[in-house]
Amino acid sequence: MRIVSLAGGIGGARFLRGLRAAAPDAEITVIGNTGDDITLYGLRVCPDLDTVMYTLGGGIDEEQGWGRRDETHVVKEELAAYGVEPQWFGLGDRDFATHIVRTQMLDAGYPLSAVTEALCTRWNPGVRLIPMTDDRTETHIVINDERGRRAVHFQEWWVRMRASVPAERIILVGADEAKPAPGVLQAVEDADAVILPPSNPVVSIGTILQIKGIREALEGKTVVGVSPIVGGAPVRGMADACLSAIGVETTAQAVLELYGAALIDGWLVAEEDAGVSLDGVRVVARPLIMHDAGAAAEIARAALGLAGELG
Ligand code: GDP
Ligand code: FO1
Ligand code: CA
Ligand code: CA
Repeated sequence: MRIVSLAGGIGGARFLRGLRAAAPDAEITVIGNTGDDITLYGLRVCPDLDTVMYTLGGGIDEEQGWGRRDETHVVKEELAAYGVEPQWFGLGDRDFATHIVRTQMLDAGYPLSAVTEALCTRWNPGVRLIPMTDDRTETHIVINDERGRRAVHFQEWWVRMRASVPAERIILVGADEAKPAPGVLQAVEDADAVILPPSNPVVSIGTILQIKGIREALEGKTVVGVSPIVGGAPVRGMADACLSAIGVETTAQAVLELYGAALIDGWLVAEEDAGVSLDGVRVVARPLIMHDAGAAAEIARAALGLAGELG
């Protein structure tokens, strides 16, 4: 069986660990979000790709959900001692090595998809991880604070401001010219089922869907989504700040409507959201909290079961 999944960071990665356990014989291709990517100290950092790679490869800091386990921060302290900015983003020493290798390969002319494949030979994530695009795209947030109306990088808004300044607009810079990375559209075409994990519907899944051709390719397939919103709130993080920026309520119903019936065939919601409905979509209620790997596998099994019924 061939499965395609889109993924952001933590929510995507934890679900994928469950999907891999639920379908051990399946060929799973993951299309990763690169809108979060940022260049810091000359190094290219791809937080969502790394979160998927480390989580599935057993190197993640489980508690934090991003970055490396057993991490130290000597380089960060030394940079701070030089007064080098930014100091609001914390790269750990082990993680630095990943960004050094990535940047070296990119500078040598390899596309991000080839670099990601090379990094994954170390981590053996058990899935094929492809960035949504090899072209540089970065999410920016238009805010209006005491310094006036301006766009800041997504990471500055998310990490430094903790999404506390309202977003007026969310823009994927570079989206107009970006093409899907090699293998992305072919994987979708070959897929028996497409699963949307409970990733952020705006800055993770919504970002991937903005790359030309990806949404159209998915619309021809059996697509099952898992709601990241449970009982009117994100399970983790600040997805509500992203949804309000685009005028969408923080409910499982509103996220389903945002994706739309042209894209979604099956929608898994939590039991407290059992009333959700949309014409042309089969909605199923299940426990949706990924307390542990077993719970994530159970959700993945339900998603695959629903895809099987609908396909
Ligand atoms: P990020 O890139 O690290 O923000 O991660 P993702 O975009 O992949 O996922 C973030 C989303 O995951 C948030 O909106 C959360 O609501 C959702 N999420 C996190 N844990 C869970 C969970 O256990 N169950 C569900 N249903 N959603 C979750
Ligand atoms: N999130 C934070 O809240 N603070 C950090 O200092 C931070 C550093 C960081 C370094 C590498 C990496 O892969 C992820 C990192 N994250 C950090 C998480 C990340 O910025 C965001 O949670 C995601 O990009 C949002 O999806
Ligand atoms: Ca992300
Ligand atoms: Ca469909």
